[in-house]
Amino acid sequence: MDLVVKNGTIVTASDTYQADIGVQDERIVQIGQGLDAGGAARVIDARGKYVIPGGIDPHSHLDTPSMGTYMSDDYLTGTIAAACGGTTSIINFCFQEKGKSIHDSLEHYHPRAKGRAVVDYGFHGMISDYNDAVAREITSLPEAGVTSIKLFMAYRGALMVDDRTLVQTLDQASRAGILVMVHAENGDAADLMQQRLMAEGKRDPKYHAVSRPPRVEAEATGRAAALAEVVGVPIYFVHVSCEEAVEEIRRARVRGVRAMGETCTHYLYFTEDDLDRPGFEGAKWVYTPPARKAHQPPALWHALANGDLILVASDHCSFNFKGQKELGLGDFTKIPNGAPGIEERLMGVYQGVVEGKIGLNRWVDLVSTTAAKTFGLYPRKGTIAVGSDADLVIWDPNAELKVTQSALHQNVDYTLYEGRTFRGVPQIVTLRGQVIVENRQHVGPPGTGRFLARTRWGA
Ligand code: DUC
Ligand code: ZN
Ligand code: ZN
Repeated sequence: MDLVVKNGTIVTASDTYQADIGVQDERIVQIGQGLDAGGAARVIDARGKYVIPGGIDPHSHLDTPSMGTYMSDDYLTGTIAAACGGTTSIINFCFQEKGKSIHDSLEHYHPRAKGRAVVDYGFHGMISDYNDAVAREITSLPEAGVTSIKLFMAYRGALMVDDRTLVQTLDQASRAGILVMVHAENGDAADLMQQRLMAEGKRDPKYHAVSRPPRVEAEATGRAAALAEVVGVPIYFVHVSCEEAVEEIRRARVRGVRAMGETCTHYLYFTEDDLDRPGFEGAKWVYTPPARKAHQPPALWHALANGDLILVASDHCSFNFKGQKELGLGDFTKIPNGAPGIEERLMGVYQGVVEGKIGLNRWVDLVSTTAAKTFGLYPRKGTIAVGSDADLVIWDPNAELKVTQSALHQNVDYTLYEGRTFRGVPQIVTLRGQVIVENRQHVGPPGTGRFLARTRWGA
Protein backbone atom coordinates (compact mmCIF):
# COMPACT_ATOMS: atom_id res chain seq x y z
CA MET A 1 0.00 0.00 0.00
CA ASP A 2 1.21 3.54 -0.69
CA LEU A 3 -0.46 5.02 2.37
CA VAL A 4 -2.38 3.81 5.39
CA VAL A 5 -4.28 6.22 7.63
CA LYS A 6 -4.76 4.52 10.99
CA ASN A 7 -6.97 5.04 14.03
CA GLY A 8 -8.86 8.07 12.74
CA THR A 9 -12.56 8.84 12.93
CA ILE A 10 -13.88 8.92 9.38
CA VAL A 11 -16.52 11.59 8.84
CA THR A 12 -18.51 11.66 5.61
CA ALA A 13 -21.71 13.48 4.73
CA SER A 14 -23.66 10.52 6.10
CA ASP A 15 -21.54 8.61 8.64
CA THR A 16 -19.07 8.94 11.50
CA TYR A 17 -17.08 5.81 12.41
CA GLN A 18 -13.66 4.58 13.34
CA ALA A 19 -11.68 2.78 10.66
CA ASP A 20 -8.35 2.69 8.88
CA ILE A 21 -7.97 3.67 5.23
CA GLY A 22 -5.66 1.99 2.72
CA VAL A 23 -4.52 3.84 -0.38
CA GLN A 24 -2.90 2.49 -3.50
CA ASP A 25 -2.34 4.07 -6.93
CA GLU A 26 -4.03 7.32 -5.90
CA ARG A 27 -7.28 5.71 -4.75
CA ILE A 28 -8.83 4.37 -1.58
CA VAL A 29 -8.64 0.59 -1.85
CA GLN A 30 -9.56 -0.54 1.66
CA ILE A 31 -11.53 0.76 4.62
CA GLY A 32 -11.66 -1.35 7.73
CA GLN A 33 -10.61 -1.83 11.31
CA GLY A 34 -7.12 -3.06 12.07
CA LEU A 35 -5.75 -2.77 8.53
CA ASP A 36 -2.27 -4.19 8.19
CA ALA A 37 0.04 -1.24 7.59
CA GLY A 38 3.12 -3.43 7.20
CA GLY A 39 5.04 -2.49 4.09
CA ALA A 40 3.07 0.70 3.51
CA ALA A 41 5.23 3.49 2.15
CA ARG A 42 3.65 5.94 4.57
CA VAL A 43 1.53 5.51 7.69
CA ILE A 44 -0.37 8.39 9.26
CA ASP A 45 -1.64 7.97 12.80
CA ALA A 46 -4.90 9.90 12.97
CA ARG A 47 -5.84 8.97 16.54
CA GLY A 48 -8.03 11.66 18.06
CA LYS A 49 -8.53 13.27 14.65
CA TYR A 50 -11.28 13.32 12.07
CA VAL A 51 -10.54 12.06 8.58
CA ILE A 52 -12.75 13.82 6.05
CA PRO A 53 -12.88 13.91 2.25
CA GLY A 54 -10.89 16.81 0.82
CA GLY A 55 -12.85 20.01 0.60
CA ILE A 56 -14.30 21.01 -2.76
CA ASP A 57 -14.59 24.68 -3.48
CA PRO A 58 -16.85 25.15 -6.49
CA HIS A 59 -16.45 28.92 -6.65
CA SER A 60 -13.05 30.57 -6.90
CA HIS A 61 -11.36 33.17 -9.08
CA LEU A 62 -7.63 32.94 -9.73
CA ASP A 63 -5.31 34.70 -12.16
CA THR A 64 -8.12 36.74 -13.68
CA PRO A 65 -8.56 40.38 -14.73
CA SER A 66 -11.34 42.36 -13.08
CA MET A 67 -12.34 46.02 -12.84
CA GLY A 68 -9.15 47.34 -14.37
CA THR A 69 -6.80 45.28 -12.24
CA TYR A 70 -5.68 41.66 -11.80
CA MET A 71 -6.39 39.22 -8.99
CA SER A 72 -3.43 38.81 -6.69
CA ASP A 73 -3.60 35.00 -6.43
CA ASP A 74 -2.62 32.79 -9.31
CA TYR A 75 -2.98 29.03 -9.61
CA LEU A 76 0.08 28.37 -7.49
CA THR A 77 -0.52 30.68 -4.54
CA GLY A 78 -4.30 30.25 -4.61
CA THR A 79 -4.18 26.46 -4.61
CA ILE A 80 -1.46 26.30 -1.95
CA ALA A 81 -3.79 28.37 0.23
CA ALA A 82 -6.70 26.10 -0.68
CA ALA A 83 -4.69 23.00 0.23
CA CYS A 84 -3.53 24.45 3.55
CA GLY A 85 -7.19 25.09 4.38
CA GLY A 86 -8.20 21.51 3.57
CA THR A 87 -9.48 21.97 0.01
CA THR A 88 -8.23 19.49 -2.59
CA SER A 89 -10.42 20.42 -5.56
CA ILE A 90 -11.50 23.78 -6.85
CA ILE A 91 -13.64 24.86 -9.75
CA ASN A 92 -12.49 28.18 -11.08
CA PHE A 93 -14.33 30.63 -13.31
CA CYS A 94 -12.83 31.19 -16.74
CA PHE A 95 -13.41 34.80 -17.62
CA GLN A 96 -14.54 35.32 -21.22
CA GLU A 97 -12.81 38.33 -22.71
CA LYS A 98 -14.70 40.57 -25.09
CA GLY A 99 -14.66 39.22 -28.64
CA LYS A 100 -13.36 35.83 -27.54
CA SER A 101 -15.19 32.52 -27.33
CA ILE A 102 -15.68 30.40 -24.22
CA HIS A 103 -13.32 27.82 -25.70
CA ASP A 104 -10.73 30.61 -26.12
CA SER A 105 -11.06 31.34 -22.42
CA LEU A 106 -10.52 27.66 -21.54
CA GLU A 107 -7.42 27.63 -23.71
CA HIS A 108 -6.24 30.72 -21.89
CA TYR A 109 -6.66 29.20 -18.43
CA HIS A 110 -5.37 25.66 -19.02
CA PRO A 111 -1.68 26.65 -19.25
CA ARG A 112 -2.08 29.00 -16.28
CA ALA A 113 -3.18 26.10 -14.09
CA LYS A 114 -1.21 23.17 -15.50
CA GLY A 115 2.15 22.70 -13.84
CA ARG A 116 1.25 25.22 -11.14
CA ALA A 117 -1.93 24.20 -9.34
CA VAL A 118 -1.23 21.95 -6.36
CA VAL A 119 -4.83 20.74 -6.01
CA ASP A 120 -7.12 19.33 -8.68
CA TYR A 121 -9.05 21.92 -10.62
CA GLY A 122 -12.00 22.19 -12.93
CA PHE A 123 -13.33 25.13 -14.90
CA HIS A 124 -16.70 26.84 -15.13
CA GLY A 125 -17.53 28.63 -18.35
CA MET A 126 -18.52 32.24 -17.90
CA ILE A 127 -20.49 34.32 -20.34
CA SER A 128 -19.62 38.00 -20.40
CA ASP A 129 -19.95 38.66 -24.13
CA TYR A 130 -22.99 36.80 -25.40
CA ASN A 131 -23.56 36.46 -29.14
CA ASP A 132 -24.79 33.86 -31.62
CA ALA A 133 -21.41 32.16 -31.87
CA VAL A 134 -21.19 31.84 -28.09
CA ALA A 135 -24.73 30.49 -28.01
CA ARG A 136 -23.72 27.83 -30.55
CA GLU A 137 -20.57 26.76 -28.76
CA ILE A 138 -22.20 26.21 -25.35
CA THR A 139 -23.37 22.71 -26.15
CA SER A 140 -19.84 21.54 -26.94
CA LEU A 141 -18.46 22.47 -23.51
CA PRO A 142 -18.99 19.03 -21.91
CA GLU A 143 -16.57 17.55 -24.47
CA ALA A 144 -13.98 19.85 -22.87
CA GLY A 145 -14.94 18.60 -19.39
CA VAL A 146 -16.84 21.77 -18.56
CA THR A 147 -20.42 21.17 -17.42
CA SER A 148 -21.42 24.45 -15.80
CA ILE A 149 -21.60 28.02 -16.97
CA LYS A 150 -22.16 31.33 -15.20
CA LEU A 151 -24.30 34.27 -16.32
CA PHE A 152 -24.61 37.71 -14.77
CA MET A 153 -27.90 39.50 -14.18
CA ALA A 154 -25.84 42.35 -12.63
CA TYR A 155 -23.23 44.80 -13.97
CA ARG A 156 -25.31 46.78 -16.45
CA GLY A 157 -23.35 47.79 -19.53
CA ALA A 158 -20.63 45.23 -18.85
CA LEU A 159 -21.48 41.63 -17.96
CA MET A 160 -25.26 41.78 -17.55
CA VAL A 161 -27.39 39.59 -19.79
CA ASP A 162 -31.04 40.21 -20.61
CA ASP A 163 -33.85 37.76 -19.89
CA ARG A 164 -33.89 36.53 -23.48
CA THR A 165 -30.26 35.49 -23.17
CA LEU A 166 -30.94 33.91 -19.82
CA VAL A 167 -33.84 31.76 -21.06
CA GLN A 168 -31.99 30.82 -24.22
CA THR A 169 -28.93 29.74 -22.26
CA LEU A 170 -30.98 27.87 -19.68
CA ASP A 171 -32.71 25.99 -22.48
CA GLN A 172 -29.64 25.16 -24.53
CA ALA A 173 -27.28 24.46 -21.67
CA SER A 174 -29.57 22.14 -19.82
CA ARG A 175 -30.25 20.08 -22.93
CA ALA A 176 -26.47 19.61 -23.17
CA GLY A 177 -26.17 18.57 -19.50
CA ILE A 178 -24.71 21.90 -18.40
CA LEU A 179 -25.79 23.51 -15.14
CA VAL A 180 -26.45 27.25 -15.43
CA MET A 181 -25.15 29.31 -12.53
CA VAL A 182 -26.54 32.78 -12.04
CA HIS A 183 -25.23 35.91 -10.38
CA ALA A 184 -28.66 37.17 -9.36
CA GLU A 185 -28.88 40.90 -8.80
CA ASN A 186 -31.00 43.36 -10.74
CA GLY A 187 -28.28 45.22 -12.66
CA ASP A 188 -30.53 48.13 -13.66
CA ALA A 189 -31.58 48.83 -10.09
CA ALA A 190 -28.04 48.54 -8.71
CA ASP A 191 -26.76 50.84 -11.45
CA LEU A 192 -29.38 53.48 -10.73
CA MET A 193 -28.69 53.32 -7.00
CA GLN A 194 -24.95 53.68 -7.58
CA GLN A 195 -25.48 56.76 -9.72
CA ARG A 196 -27.87 58.30 -7.23
CA LEU A 197 -25.53 57.75 -4.28
CA MET A 198 -22.50 59.09 -6.13
CA ALA A 199 -24.46 62.20 -7.19
CA GLU A 200 -25.35 62.76 -3.53
CA GLY A 201 -21.65 62.60 -2.62
CA LYS A 202 -22.02 59.24 -0.89
CA ARG A 203 -18.75 57.71 -2.00
CA ASP A 204 -17.47 55.60 0.88
CA PRO A 205 -17.29 51.79 0.92
CA LYS A 206 -20.39 51.53 3.13
CA TYR A 207 -22.55 52.75 0.23
CA HIS A 208 -21.71 49.58 -1.67
CA ALA A 209 -24.31 47.82 0.51
CA VAL A 210 -26.81 50.66 0.20
CA SER A 211 -26.58 50.51 -3.60
CA ARG A 212 -27.56 46.84 -3.84
CA PRO A 213 -29.97 45.99 -1.00
CA PRO A 214 -31.44 42.51 -0.45
CA ARG A 215 -34.43 43.18 -2.68
CA VAL A 216 -32.08 43.77 -5.64
CA GLU A 217 -30.79 40.23 -5.14
CA ALA A 218 -34.17 38.72 -4.29
CA GLU A 219 -35.88 40.21 -7.35
CA ALA A 220 -33.34 38.69 -9.71
CA THR A 221 -33.37 35.39 -7.81
CA GLY A 222 -37.14 35.13 -8.05
CA ARG A 223 -37.11 36.12 -11.72
CA ALA A 224 -34.39 33.67 -12.72
CA ALA A 225 -36.07 30.87 -10.76
CA ALA A 226 -39.35 31.65 -12.51
CA LEU A 227 -37.64 31.57 -15.90
CA ALA A 228 -36.00 28.23 -15.05
CA GLU A 229 -39.47 26.99 -14.12
CA VAL A 230 -40.91 28.12 -17.45
CA VAL A 231 -38.10 26.47 -19.39
CA GLY A 232 -38.28 23.41 -17.13
CA VAL A 233 -34.61 23.24 -16.15
CA PRO A 234 -32.43 23.40 -13.01
CA ILE A 235 -30.72 26.58 -11.91
CA TYR A 236 -27.91 27.29 -9.45
CA PHE A 237 -27.55 30.57 -7.57
CA VAL A 238 -24.03 31.62 -6.66
CA HIS A 239 -23.15 33.67 -3.58
CA VAL A 240 -26.59 33.92 -1.96
CA SER A 241 -26.24 36.59 0.71
CA CYS A 242 -29.62 37.20 2.34
CA GLU A 243 -32.81 35.61 3.60
CA GLU A 244 -34.88 37.42 0.97
CA ALA A 245 -33.05 35.52 -1.78
CA VAL A 246 -33.26 32.27 0.20
CA GLU A 247 -36.99 32.84 0.43
CA GLU A 248 -37.23 33.05 -3.38
CA ILE A 249 -35.25 29.82 -3.75
CA ARG A 250 -37.46 28.09 -1.21
CA ARG A 251 -40.64 29.28 -2.95
CA ALA A 252 -39.34 28.03 -6.28
CA ARG A 253 -38.47 24.66 -4.78
CA VAL A 254 -41.94 24.37 -3.27
CA ARG A 255 -43.28 24.86 -6.82
CA GLY A 256 -41.08 21.98 -7.95
CA VAL A 257 -38.24 23.97 -9.51
CA ARG A 258 -34.77 22.47 -9.12
CA ALA A 259 -33.36 25.71 -7.68
CA MET A 260 -30.09 25.40 -5.76
CA GLY A 261 -28.24 28.04 -3.80
CA GLU A 262 -24.77 28.35 -2.34
CA THR A 263 -23.63 30.90 0.15
CA CYS A 264 -20.04 31.92 0.89
CA THR A 265 -18.11 31.90 4.14
CA HIS A 266 -17.93 35.69 4.42
CA TYR A 267 -21.73 36.04 4.43
CA LEU A 268 -21.78 33.88 7.57
CA TYR A 269 -19.46 36.25 9.42
CA PHE A 270 -19.59 39.85 8.30
CA THR A 271 -22.10 42.67 8.14
CA GLU A 272 -22.55 46.17 6.80
CA ASP A 273 -20.72 47.40 9.90
CA ASP A 274 -17.53 45.94 8.46
CA LEU A 275 -17.98 48.05 5.33
CA ASP A 276 -18.10 51.06 7.63
CA ARG A 277 -14.77 50.43 9.33
CA PRO A 278 -12.72 53.58 9.92
CA GLY A 279 -10.78 55.19 7.14
CA PHE A 280 -10.99 53.21 3.93
CA GLU A 281 -10.60 49.81 5.62
CA GLY A 282 -14.18 48.87 4.77
CA ALA A 283 -13.00 48.43 1.15
CA LYS A 284 -11.60 45.04 2.20
CA TRP A 285 -15.23 43.93 2.66
CA VAL A 286 -16.39 45.10 -0.77
CA TYR A 287 -17.64 41.95 -2.45
CA THR A 288 -20.82 41.40 -4.41
CA PRO A 289 -23.55 40.85 -3.33
CA PRO A 290 -22.55 42.95 -0.34
CA ALA A 291 -22.31 42.22 3.36
CA ARG A 292 -25.76 42.56 4.91
CA LYS A 293 -27.37 43.60 8.20
CA ALA A 294 -26.66 41.67 11.40
CA HIS A 295 -29.75 39.46 11.27
CA GLN A 296 -28.65 37.90 7.96
CA PRO A 297 -25.72 35.65 8.98
CA PRO A 298 -27.87 33.70 11.49
CA ALA A 299 -30.57 33.34 8.82
CA LEU A 300 -28.00 31.89 6.40
CA TRP A 301 -26.70 29.42 8.99
CA HIS A 302 -30.29 28.35 9.47
CA ALA A 303 -30.76 27.92 5.72
CA LEU A 304 -27.61 25.75 5.59
CA ALA A 305 -28.85 23.63 8.48
CA ASN A 306 -32.31 23.08 7.02
CA GLY A 307 -31.24 22.49 3.41
CA ASP A 308 -32.57 25.67 1.79
CA LEU A 309 -28.94 26.39 0.86
CA ILE A 310 -26.90 23.44 -0.30
CA LEU A 311 -23.23 24.33 0.17
CA VAL A 312 -20.64 26.93 1.16
CA ALA A 313 -18.11 28.18 -1.40
CA SER A 314 -15.33 30.70 -0.90
CA ASP A 315 -15.86 33.05 -3.86
CA HIS A 316 -12.14 33.63 -3.34
CA CYS A 317 -11.35 36.74 -5.38
CA SER A 318 -8.31 38.45 -3.93
CA PHE A 319 -7.16 42.03 -4.41
CA ASN A 320 -4.56 43.68 -2.22
CA PHE A 321 -5.77 46.50 -0.06
CA LYS A 322 -2.71 48.54 -0.99
CA GLY A 323 -2.84 49.64 -4.58
CA GLN A 324 -5.86 47.58 -5.63
CA LYS A 325 -8.76 48.18 -3.26
CA GLU A 326 -7.39 51.72 -3.10
CA LEU A 327 -8.41 52.22 -6.73
CA GLY A 328 -11.83 53.03 -5.29
CA LEU A 329 -10.73 55.75 -2.87
CA GLY A 330 -13.40 58.42 -3.17
CA ASP A 331 -15.62 56.24 -5.42
CA PHE A 332 -16.99 52.98 -3.99
CA THR A 333 -18.12 51.86 -7.46
CA LYS A 334 -14.47 51.52 -8.47
CA ILE A 335 -13.37 49.30 -5.60
CA PRO A 336 -12.52 45.89 -7.10
CA ASN A 337 -15.26 43.50 -6.01
CA GLY A 338 -14.09 40.46 -4.13
CA ALA A 339 -12.33 39.13 -1.05
CA PRO A 340 -9.97 36.28 -0.21
CA GLY A 341 -11.22 33.22 1.67
CA ILE A 342 -10.10 30.01 -0.03
CA GLU A 343 -8.01 28.98 2.98
CA GLU A 344 -10.45 30.00 5.71
CA ARG A 345 -13.53 28.22 4.29
CA LEU A 346 -13.45 24.81 6.00
CA MET A 347 -12.42 26.30 9.34
CA GLY A 348 -15.00 29.07 9.01
CA VAL A 349 -17.84 26.63 8.39
CA TYR A 350 -16.55 24.24 11.06
CA GLN A 351 -17.22 26.91 13.69
CA GLY A 352 -20.88 26.13 13.00
CA VAL A 353 -20.19 22.62 14.34
CA VAL A 354 -18.33 24.02 17.36
CA GLU A 355 -21.24 26.35 18.09
CA GLY A 356 -23.95 23.75 17.49
CA LYS A 357 -25.45 25.39 14.39
CA ILE A 358 -24.82 22.39 12.12
CA GLY A 359 -23.79 18.79 12.67
CA LEU A 360 -20.46 17.21 11.79
CA ASN A 361 -21.81 15.31 8.79
CA ARG A 362 -23.65 18.34 7.49
CA TRP A 363 -20.34 20.24 7.64
CA VAL A 364 -18.69 17.67 5.36
CA ASP A 365 -21.69 17.82 3.07
CA LEU A 366 -21.52 21.62 2.87
CA VAL A 367 -17.80 21.91 2.19
CA SER A 368 -17.28 18.83 0.03
CA THR A 369 -19.90 16.24 -0.83
CA THR A 370 -22.71 18.33 -2.25
CA ALA A 371 -20.29 20.27 -4.45
CA ALA A 372 -19.02 16.96 -5.87
CA LYS A 373 -22.56 15.77 -6.54
CA THR A 374 -23.72 19.05 -8.05
CA PHE A 375 -20.72 19.62 -10.31
CA GLY A 376 -20.09 16.19 -11.78
CA LEU A 377 -17.29 14.93 -9.54
CA TYR A 378 -19.02 12.36 -7.34
CA PRO A 379 -18.06 9.70 -6.20
CA ARG A 380 -14.53 10.24 -7.49
CA LYS A 381 -14.39 13.24 -5.16
CA GLY A 382 -16.41 14.32 -2.13
CA THR A 383 -16.51 11.13 -0.10
CA ILE A 384 -14.40 8.45 1.55
CA ALA A 385 -15.23 5.20 -0.19
CA VAL A 386 -13.39 2.37 -1.89
CA GLY A 387 -12.58 3.55 -5.41
CA SER A 388 -12.67 7.28 -4.61
CA ASP A 389 -9.60 9.44 -5.02
CA ALA A 390 -7.54 9.46 -1.81
CA ASP A 391 -8.10 13.15 -1.12
CA LEU A 392 -8.08 13.17 2.67
CA VAL A 393 -7.89 15.79 5.37
CA ILE A 394 -6.68 14.89 8.84
CA TRP A 395 -8.63 17.37 10.92
CA ASP A 396 -7.68 18.13 14.50
CA PRO A 397 -10.88 19.18 16.25
CA ASN A 398 -8.97 20.38 19.30
CA ALA A 399 -6.31 22.51 17.62
CA GLU A 400 -6.81 26.23 17.34
CA LEU A 401 -5.56 28.73 14.82
CA LYS A 402 -5.40 32.43 15.45
CA VAL A 403 -6.01 33.79 11.98
CA THR A 404 -3.66 36.48 10.76
CA GLN A 405 -2.67 37.44 7.26
CA SER A 406 0.84 36.11 7.86
CA ALA A 407 -0.45 32.75 9.14
CA LEU A 408 -2.23 32.15 5.84
CA HIS A 409 -0.83 31.29 2.44
CA GLN A 410 -2.85 33.33 -0.02
CA ASN A 411 -1.00 36.06 -1.88
CA VAL A 412 -2.91 39.06 -0.57
CA ASP A 413 -2.16 41.63 2.09
CA TYR A 414 -5.14 41.00 4.38
CA THR A 415 -7.63 38.48 5.68
CA LEU A 416 -11.19 39.35 6.60
CA TYR A 417 -10.78 37.13 9.67
CA GLU A 418 -7.71 38.88 11.17
CA GLY A 419 -7.48 38.17 14.91
CA ARG A 420 -10.23 35.54 15.06
CA THR A 421 -9.48 32.17 16.59
CA PHE A 422 -10.80 29.12 14.76
CA ARG A 423 -11.13 25.84 16.64
CA GLY A 424 -10.63 22.79 14.43
CA VAL A 425 -7.70 22.90 12.02
CA PRO A 426 -6.59 20.78 9.05
CA GLN A 427 -3.20 19.25 9.87
CA ILE A 428 -2.39 16.86 7.04
CA VAL A 429 -3.88 16.90 3.54
CA THR A 430 -3.44 14.29 0.84
CA LEU A 431 -4.20 14.66 -2.84
CA ARG A 432 -4.72 11.27 -4.51
CA GLY A 433 -2.67 9.70 -1.73
CA GLN A 434 0.21 12.13 -1.86
CA VAL A 435 0.80 14.29 1.22
CA ILE A 436 0.64 17.93 0.09
CA VAL A 437 0.17 19.62 3.47
CA GLU A 438 1.82 18.76 6.73
CA ASN A 439 1.48 20.80 9.92
CA ARG A 440 -0.43 23.40 7.93
CA GLN A 441 2.45 23.92 5.50
CA HIS A 442 2.45 23.00 1.85
CA VAL A 443 4.95 20.27 1.00
CA GLY A 444 5.76 19.07 -2.47
CA PRO A 445 6.31 20.62 -5.85
CA PRO A 446 4.04 22.90 -7.85
CA GLY A 447 1.83 21.22 -10.40
CA THR A 448 0.52 18.25 -8.40
CA GLY A 449 -3.02 19.28 -9.37
CA ARG A 450 -4.77 17.82 -12.42
CA PHE A 451 -7.56 19.10 -14.59
CA LEU A 452 -10.92 17.66 -13.62
CA ALA A 453 -13.06 16.79 -16.61
CA ARG A 454 -16.50 16.75 -15.04
CA THR A 455 -19.53 14.67 -15.96
CA ARG A 456 -22.71 16.25 -17.24
CA TRP A 457 -25.41 17.50 -14.91
CA GLY A 458 -27.63 14.59 -13.98
CA ALA A 459 -25.27 11.94 -15.37
N1 DUC B 1 -19.22 37.81 -8.57
C1 DUC B 1 -18.46 36.82 -8.18
O1 DUC B 1 -18.86 35.67 -8.21
N2 DUC B 1 -17.23 37.06 -7.71
C2 DUC B 1 -16.67 38.33 -7.69
C3 DUC B 1 -17.55 39.43 -8.07
C4 DUC B 1 -18.86 39.05 -8.56
O2 DUC B 1 -19.65 39.87 -8.94
ZN1 ZN C 1 -20.95 36.89 -9.10
ZN1 ZN D 1 -17.28 34.75 -7.65
